[in-house]
Amino acid sequence: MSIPSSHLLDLYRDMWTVRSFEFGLEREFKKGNVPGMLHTGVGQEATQAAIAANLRTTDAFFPDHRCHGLLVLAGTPGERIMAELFGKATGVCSGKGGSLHSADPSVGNFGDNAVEGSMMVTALGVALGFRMQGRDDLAAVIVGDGTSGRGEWHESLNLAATWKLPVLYCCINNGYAISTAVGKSHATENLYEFAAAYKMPSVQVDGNDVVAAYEATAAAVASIRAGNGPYFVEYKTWRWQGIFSGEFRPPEEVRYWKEEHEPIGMLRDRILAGGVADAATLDHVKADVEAQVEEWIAFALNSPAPDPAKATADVYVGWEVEPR
Ligand SMILES: Cc1ncc(C[n+]2csc(CCOP(=O)(O)OP(=O)(O)O)c2C)c(N)n1
Ligand SMILES: [Mg+2]
Repeated sequence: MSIPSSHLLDLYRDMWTVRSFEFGLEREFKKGNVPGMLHTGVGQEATQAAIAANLRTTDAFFPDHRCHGLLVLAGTPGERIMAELFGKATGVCSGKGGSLHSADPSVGNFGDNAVEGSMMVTALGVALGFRMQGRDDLAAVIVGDGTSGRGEWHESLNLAATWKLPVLYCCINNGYAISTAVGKSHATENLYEFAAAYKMPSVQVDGNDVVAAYEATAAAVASIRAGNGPYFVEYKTWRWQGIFSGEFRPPEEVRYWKEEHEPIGMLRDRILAGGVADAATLDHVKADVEAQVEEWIAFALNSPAPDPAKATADVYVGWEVEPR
């Protein structure tokens, strides 16, 4: 399943959308304009672009805490996601969702959950519903390596495999959970080996090589849509920003992932070497995306704060709770 070279430029734009979104968000966070905590997806752009490019709006997906850019790639207008993260009334969840709870069912985004792994269980019900409706849609769950020690992780894989549910497990193995290395908290650094024990197709792919990530995801999606049950893809990658600020990883490791194995630069080299586009075109794509992100930030900054009287609106479907 190889990717047409014309799609490489789209992926390049998508990856810059993720990075520019996060860089802009981080800048505004440091100015105090973004409430709550912030974990960015910088460094993981290839996995997000590859996953988004293989989903359709009738699928369901459950993003993780670094997927702000993916929410935009999935089809929600960028200014609505940005405003949500700024806690503004114009946000996609009226400013009540923030980074960890932004959902947009119109594009299949069922939202993240602050309790790592809990959405892996919810996804089972969604996937079962799709199958009962005779649809070939799937439920994609995006989870970090840190979730793989949780009970929900194993319960979810076990039931999905037993019932052959259409679930795409996207495991973002960036090497650490907070600051604990994967190998210190699991019997293996290769988490797809756990999934294999649940008798589902499971592969590991270089998550910084967007072409490899795209092709692995496309193969998984095709298998699931054909009715073969769940599929597990482990993307080996690295996040520039941890959960807290400050660097705890060795300098040579930082240099490798930020310079030698940096996902956008890798795709740029590939596009230039293959003659798909020239440097001026690629520079234009980046500048264009950066300008767009600034417009989204301006929209968010200029948007009103939510009305306190509506704090409890939309919390339950069809039932407005009286504010106390
Ligand atoms: C059940 C649960 N335990 C602990 C936490 C606190 N917590 C937030 S992020 C995180 C680490 C997540 O690591 P990983 O899944 O590898 O994601 P990464 O930040 O590396 O992308 C933890 C432990 C949580 N949110 N939920
Ligand atoms: Mg991790």
